[in-house]
Amino acid sequence: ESGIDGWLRYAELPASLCAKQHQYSSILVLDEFQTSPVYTAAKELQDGLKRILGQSLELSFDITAAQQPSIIVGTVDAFSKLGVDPPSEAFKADGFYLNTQLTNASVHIMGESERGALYGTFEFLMRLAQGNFDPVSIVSNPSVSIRWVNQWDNLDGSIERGYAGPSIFFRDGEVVEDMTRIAQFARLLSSIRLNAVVVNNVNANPKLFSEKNLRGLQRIADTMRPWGIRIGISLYFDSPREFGGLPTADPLDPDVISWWQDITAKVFEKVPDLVGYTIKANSEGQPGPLTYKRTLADGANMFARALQPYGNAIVMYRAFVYNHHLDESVWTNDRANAAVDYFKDLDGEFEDNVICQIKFGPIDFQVREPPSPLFANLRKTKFVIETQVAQEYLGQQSHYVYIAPLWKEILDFDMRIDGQPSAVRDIVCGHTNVLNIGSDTTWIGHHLSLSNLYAYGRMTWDPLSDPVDMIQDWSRLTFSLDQTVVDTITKIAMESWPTYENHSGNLGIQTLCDIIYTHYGPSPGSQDGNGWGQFTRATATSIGVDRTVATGSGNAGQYPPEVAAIFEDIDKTPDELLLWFHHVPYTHCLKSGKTVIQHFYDAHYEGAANAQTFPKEWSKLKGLIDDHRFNHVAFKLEYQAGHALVWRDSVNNFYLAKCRIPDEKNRVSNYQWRIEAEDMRLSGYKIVPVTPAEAASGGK
Ligand code: BDP
Repeated sequence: ESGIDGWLRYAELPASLCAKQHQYSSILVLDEFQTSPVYTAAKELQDGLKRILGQSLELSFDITAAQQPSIIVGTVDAFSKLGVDPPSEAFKADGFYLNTQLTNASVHIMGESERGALYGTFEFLMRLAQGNFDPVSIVSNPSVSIRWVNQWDNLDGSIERGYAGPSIFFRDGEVVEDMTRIAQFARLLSSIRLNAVVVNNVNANPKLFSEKNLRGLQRIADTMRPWGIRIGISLYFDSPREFGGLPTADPLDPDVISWWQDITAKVFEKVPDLVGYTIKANSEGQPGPLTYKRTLADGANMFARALQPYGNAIVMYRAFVYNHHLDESVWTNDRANAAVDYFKDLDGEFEDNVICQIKFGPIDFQVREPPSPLFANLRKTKFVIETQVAQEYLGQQSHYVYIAPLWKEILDFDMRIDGQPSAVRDIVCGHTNVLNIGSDTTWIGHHLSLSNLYAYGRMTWDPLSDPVDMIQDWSRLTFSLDQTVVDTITKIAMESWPTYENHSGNLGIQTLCDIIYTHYGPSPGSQDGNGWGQFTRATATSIGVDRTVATGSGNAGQYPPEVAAIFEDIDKTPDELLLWFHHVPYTHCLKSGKTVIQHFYDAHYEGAANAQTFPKEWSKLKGLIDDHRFNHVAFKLEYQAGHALVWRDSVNNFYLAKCRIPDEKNRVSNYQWRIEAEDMRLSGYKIVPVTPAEAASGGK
């Protein structure tokens, strides 16, 4: 099995289970248009029932001739023509009603919209695929209407932070010809009720506007639309200069404004339901309104006005605006303050169709962050939360880290705005996620990592979804109904985030990876000494970033008072965020009773030790799942176990060298479980010093 169908592989159920299931006579489709998501739903039903239950059913479009029991799929309006009433529970946009409790053994899949009908169909099929035939009569509604993903695909076919082969959208500067993978991708997204994909990198290229590429975008949109997926695009702020030949890209310049209006007209001619524009500006070297001495709101509003004639299209304006040449010698300089510093005073100045896109934490997808304080500072501006399925800082799909528990912590966090309950999940108006699927048949580079995309979709629809339930469902759909399979994957998944945090950076110090280039392997020394602002402020005696109002950068004060009071106070700050908010001696005593440095040592040993258990756990699945995927994952987990040792020793050695406080258990220099290349008989290799030295035992 290649993995290409992800969780939609519809494995045949054992005959004993199938016997309990009804035989249906037909699928009645309440829509004849082949581009309608209702028609897509019917085709999916036909395919799924064949594969799961071995039932071959005809599609029927004639409401008078449908035989019983049938599966009927359509919108609420179409059902009303059959005399079937809507559910008593209220529908929200794109919601669905699935009823398998009818006396004539038929099934009704009713969507509030065409898209809802498709979602209900996937719900029905995924229940069957898990052998779940329990009768249901449920209405399911989304928590939010914005349920997007952002691909960071470049026109040349590379993917920024992509670890699964080249782009499925672009190659050699143009949109690809073959739309097969794009349709398969749309199917996966739609099955988890996502409704839009921004197809190109936020570090955007204006050549996207070439005639040929606009026609290409049209083909992408036409391919994805039957799956209920709309597309959006990321724009390069300076396009009027670089692509349009204008002398400026000043957002208040009339020529610039009309240039964007013209381009927008061209885009909408090809993609009339474009979902909107995503803008990264004045960020990491990108130009933006500030370049022209205008406000960020001036920039966002220019795009918003260009979009206003086109229905409900929106501007996603990213709050990821910060100075990456931060003067580190100033202890109050803090990248974590940037989003609030830049956006708070603009609240209320944005057009209605501007939505602020905020990364979940104040820095950048680290292994542990508090929620962004900007969530509590925009009162009049709508905003979405940006998370990342791409494991950019979490092992890049060479490690498996199941991220749903991390997202859940952020979504459940109560910001206490005005002293009222304000969980992040309740104050966002939508979700978007940096996704890095590529042309690899695993989609994402690691079969297990695709569970993150599945969980993202489900949490977006229902942010109260339980990470354990989700991984169990995903395991059954992706691998097998066998309980050992489900339990083993669940165990590995639920341990994976704490394991990775333990060996990659604890107590809120962030992921101690190489910060300047790859964001991958351990390089604790690279955090400080550059302008990127992911400082640890580690000295010979103390570590952590003082973000208090009293003595530090003031970041704790960007949170509402009740939350600020916790983060400001070293005794109240939870240990897991201690070094995020406070600068303390290595000998500072944690609530656990350990010193900070001993916690570092122990956690890195525990994390690395736990990573050694993953390949052993996985080995139980040999013969219970297909060999191809078994071997692929086994290889990855074995690698992860080895790399966890490198992490353990690098970070521990770095801090031992820095503070000279020995590990109480005296482990740091004995490199348990490592085999040294320099101790082997070498043929064709020579021994060289390694940079950073702590990344190799003995520096070689
Ligand atoms: C950082 C990535 C960089 C992105 C940037 C962003 O390393 O590649 O361009 O975020 O989100 O995490 O714009």
